[in-house]
Amino acid sequence: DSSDITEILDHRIENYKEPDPELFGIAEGKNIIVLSLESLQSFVINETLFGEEITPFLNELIKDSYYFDQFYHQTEQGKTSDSEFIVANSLYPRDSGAVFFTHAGNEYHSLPEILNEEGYYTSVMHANNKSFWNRDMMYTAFEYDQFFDINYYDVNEENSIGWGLKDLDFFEQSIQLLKEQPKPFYSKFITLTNHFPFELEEEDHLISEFDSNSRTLNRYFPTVRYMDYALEHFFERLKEEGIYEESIFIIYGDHYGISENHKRAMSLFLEKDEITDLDQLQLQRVPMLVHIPGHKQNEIKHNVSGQIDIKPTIMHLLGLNTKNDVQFGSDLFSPEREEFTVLRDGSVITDKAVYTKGTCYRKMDGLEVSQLNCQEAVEKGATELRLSDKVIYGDLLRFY
Ligand code: GP9
Ligand code: MN
Repeated sequence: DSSDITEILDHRIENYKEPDPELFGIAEGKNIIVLSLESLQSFVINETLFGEEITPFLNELIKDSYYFDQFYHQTEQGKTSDSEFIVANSLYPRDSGAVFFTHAGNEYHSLPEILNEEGYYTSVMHANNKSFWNRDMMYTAFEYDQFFDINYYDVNEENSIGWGLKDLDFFEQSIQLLKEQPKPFYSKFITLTNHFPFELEEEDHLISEFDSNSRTLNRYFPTVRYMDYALEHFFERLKEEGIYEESIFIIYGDHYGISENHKRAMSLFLEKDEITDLDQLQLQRVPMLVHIPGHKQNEIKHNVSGQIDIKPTIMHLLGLNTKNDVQFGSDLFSPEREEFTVLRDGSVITDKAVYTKGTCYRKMDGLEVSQLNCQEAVEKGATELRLSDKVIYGDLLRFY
């Protein structure tokens, strides 16, 4: 009932973190361009395959961005839709199934809705059917102004592969849609080409496949490389159109692309004897960049963090107070941040310890240590997930 919201609000106040005064409001009035990069994991960043960079454009961009290298995805079976849910609400997704299907009728206080109240035009661009993942329903609940779905794109045999419109064509066609939007806008782009099973025509291969026993992992590299190339093109076009300078960019990987069924092949790529549970957990890191044109920024940040932290970060960059918003994350730039992240399966990561699959590891050297070293973080993680679930299952934002 409505008294349950009190417990949630108390928790929120307790965990609220003050923003960094230097960055608070830095993006005020700017467009916000969010790039949700399909299946992109951190292990390819600043790495090479047979001597070739896998993500040359992102590697360059990172040098002129805030890059978070200890940032985790927190998705479960809802995959891309889970990441969208987390980013929009700073709530955790469900432990099974997809909240986009089960709770699209809830009341939310989503990021697009908040930005809308601040005079922003809000949209999503994604060349898939609008009902996929029940997006049309959930986006209505999130109060997006517009969903540019497949019907807004010219999709044909020539410009498609695998799941649909190729990223390069997707970005190129999106430019026109973007230009026609009122400003300032908040627009999220969801890429598609780097999706399992990572299909790509030979002529679009800009890097070789890997040569392990996993076709999936082998093919992942050319599609990642292609996505990186499409992104480079998108940035060039934004610069040509004069949109780049008046925007800020939030760029992240939505979830893992390589499942744990490919551990042997992964160990070959990472040059490790085996992929342990701890390695597997560390593979859940996805890239996260904040890029602010014209701002001096070349910092790799090692904060233990996750997708849950994106909403408060964006709000603070825009100079919006987050104290009274029900959020489970905290601003990535806050000097008061705690080194803590919980994944949806209950795994937790701090600066000192990692807990996953029932084992506690010391962060420093990966040594298995007594559960006592993880207990506090594990309990905190369980509380976060329990309270977030309570908000969703009880539709508690109705009362706030
Ligand atoms: C589908 C795209 C991919 O529209 O977002 O979904 P995924 O399978 O990654 O959740
Ligand atoms: Mn996805």
